[in-house]
Amino acid sequence: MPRMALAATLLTLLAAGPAPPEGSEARIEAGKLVILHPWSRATAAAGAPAVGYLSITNTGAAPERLLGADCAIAGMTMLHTTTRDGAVARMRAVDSLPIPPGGTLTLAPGGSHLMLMDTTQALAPGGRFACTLRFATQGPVAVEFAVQPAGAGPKAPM
Ligand SMILES: [Cu+2]
Repeated sequence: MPRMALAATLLTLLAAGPAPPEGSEARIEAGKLVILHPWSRATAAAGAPAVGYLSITNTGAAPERLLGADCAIAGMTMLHTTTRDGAVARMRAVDSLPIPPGGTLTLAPGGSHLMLMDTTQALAPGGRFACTLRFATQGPVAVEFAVQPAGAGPKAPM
């Protein structure tokens, strides 16, 4: 593919955002928030870190913030962002992520994500697990993550 065409394709993909895998079509509405497609990836064993991905759109006129999540299957759930240092991707814990009025926060492989530590069970494809998202204004919102195969979604480790 010519270099220009490849660049245009990449820009199109970035603009559209990564598509969630099949089988994670949930839609949750809570106040002014619309939460789509909570999904995760299978893990090999209890104790292995697990991920949580979803998108959150703020349809309101006031800013919102995602403060984190509590998941029964994890000893601790963190908010991570991924930054690139050349070819090296580094994860960093953050206290919260903003969702501006009319904006969408997307947690996806290669970007921001929920990181579940000290998991109590292996996650099998086709399974589900519950978490409570915590928002600065909306408060707690219960969601259920659909577990996809380990390599599902965009090609990024986490
Ligand atoms: Cu992480």
